[in-house]
Amino acid sequence: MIFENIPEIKYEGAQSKNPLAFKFYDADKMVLGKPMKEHLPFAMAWWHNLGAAGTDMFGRDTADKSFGAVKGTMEHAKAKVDAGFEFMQKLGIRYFCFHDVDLVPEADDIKETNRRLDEISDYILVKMKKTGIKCLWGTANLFSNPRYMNGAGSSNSADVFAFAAAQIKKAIDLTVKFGGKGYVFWGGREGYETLLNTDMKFEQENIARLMHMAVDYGRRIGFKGDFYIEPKPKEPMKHQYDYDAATAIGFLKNYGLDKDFKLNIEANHATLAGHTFEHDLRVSAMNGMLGSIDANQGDPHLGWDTDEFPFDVYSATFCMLEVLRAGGLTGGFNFDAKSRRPSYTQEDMFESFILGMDTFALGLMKAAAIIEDGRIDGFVKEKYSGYKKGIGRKIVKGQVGLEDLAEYADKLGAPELPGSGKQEALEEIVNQIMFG
Ligand code: XLS
Ligand code: NI
Ligand code: NI
Repeated sequence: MIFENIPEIKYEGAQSKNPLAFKFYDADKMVLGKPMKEHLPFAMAWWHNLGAAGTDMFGRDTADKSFGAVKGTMEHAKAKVDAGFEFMQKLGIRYFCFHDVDLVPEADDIKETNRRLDEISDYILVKMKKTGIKCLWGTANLFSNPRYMNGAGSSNSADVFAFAAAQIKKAIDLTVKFGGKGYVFWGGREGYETLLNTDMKFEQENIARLMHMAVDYGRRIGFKGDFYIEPKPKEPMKHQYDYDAATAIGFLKNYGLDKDFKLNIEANHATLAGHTFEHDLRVSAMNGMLGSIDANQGDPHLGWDTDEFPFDVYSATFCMLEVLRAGGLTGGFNFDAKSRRPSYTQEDMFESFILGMDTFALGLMKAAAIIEDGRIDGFVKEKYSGYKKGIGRKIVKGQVGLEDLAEYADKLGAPELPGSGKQEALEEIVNQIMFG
């Protein structure tokens, strides 16, 4: 055992003072006719939980994530698997997400990296079978290695493009081997610093070419899940092409990829784009492309991806409202989040997930209560009711044109004001449901 001092994490209820217990996440509790655990398919991000050790631009690791082995070896890769599965089991987490290079140390030669990936994936598969833990999604890391300094699909180097394609091929193989539900493209360096050295149109066309190749290959080898774009506006690049949900959807439609792709929306990426989390969820859902969620949160005072564990219950509630209204996710909730640098102990790893899972459990219950209460949905329905009758109905049915409306307006005099937006009253309802 790696986490010897950590018990299995149980639900103890809102009054519990035990830091190693759930206060709100009660896996089998029914919410809107479905157990919580089915509303909330949580996933562990291999890279943060088993990799990130507190390093930042100004200082080295604070946490020990060696798990008893020497880092950079296959023994360490296996120790991470052991740690990961023990961790997920103790928390009742049923999925994981990975990049290729999270699983093994990368060699210079891709043949050797792939051999290592074969070895570790066999090891992981045994654990998956034993525990019933599944893969939510896989991806290839096309941003850390110096070869990707100018991007992967968007690189000016055709050799780098080819190398990226080879990594994607293997990462799709692994995702299929694990029975993963999705395959993610996060365009980590698909963007630019200055137009002085960039052919933006060509770069975007090449990214689309790479994605088409991935879809063709994936479907050929039997991958039935969704491909996802994970939008992010900036960081590491000054300007990234998958800026936000709307931009990514436009790109996918433009290049004929929208049938195979959905979106993986990360809270902290939406807020970096100047949106709320729920905004990007809504944009995805209304286009039928809400696939999966990277559950984390940013800091309003900082301009980068801080990847904090979700704590903001309002945000989680508004997220879950979008998810419930969309009928759930095809993917799940991946904690793409890391404990803060000074939270370096094993307990912190668990307490971080307890916070995230409890925050989303609260969000789910509060969102369900808002829906059951009905006042907010009722208000929105009523707000647009003018389109259910008379001239409004004709507009929606496409029965009138500009001349008809001009004639109608001539007879109207001044239109009545559209009716109060009631923002404050609606916010009061939210608070009443949150705390009443
Ligand atoms: C980084 C991204 C990354 C993706 C997977 O900001 O969130 O972690 O989720 O490549
Ligand atoms: Ni992410
Ligand atoms: Ni991120």
